Amino acid sequence: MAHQRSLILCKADAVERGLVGEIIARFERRGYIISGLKLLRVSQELARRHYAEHEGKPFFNGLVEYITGSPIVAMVVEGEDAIEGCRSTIGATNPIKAAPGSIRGDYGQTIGRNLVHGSDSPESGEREVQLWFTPEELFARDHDQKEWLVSA
Ligand code: IDP
Ligand code: MG
Repeated sequence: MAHQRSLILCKADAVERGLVGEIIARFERRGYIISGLKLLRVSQELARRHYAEHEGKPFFNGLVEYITGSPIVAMVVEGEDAIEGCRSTIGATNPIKAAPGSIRGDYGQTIGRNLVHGSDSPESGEREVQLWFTPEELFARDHDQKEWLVSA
């Protein structure tokens, strides 16, 4: 097992539908630590950098519009094997195929409005955490898990 960080986004539809608390609760109840959390309006530049791997695909412009259209919640979720664990809590990309019990499987209907983003590899996790958060915005627990420390 490896300690990993995942960048989780509650996308615009999750915020508009009032599902942010429900989504956060699922990561907390699974035992992960939330070490960064903020509500923000996403710039075109950040959206395009975040989703750079999808540039040129037919859904790319719609995806950027979706994520920049209204405020979203960004958070850093960490723990042992957090990348795979968060992806299973989120469910398959297409909500119709997502397992019941996952976030997308319980609350989603269409791939274009699938509520949540979660990093897909440890490397993406680190890249995305650094893209979305400054070191001062992140917190870590000390070795005894007693005190919160600013990561920077
Ligand atoms: P993921 O979010 O499960 O990692 P990706 O393949 O990385 O899925 O796609 C990023 C996001 O792009 C998806 O979460 C979804 O919002 C959007 N997306 C992916 N495929 C389609 C599509 O075929 N139509 C519309 N939107 C799509
Ligand atoms: Mg992805």
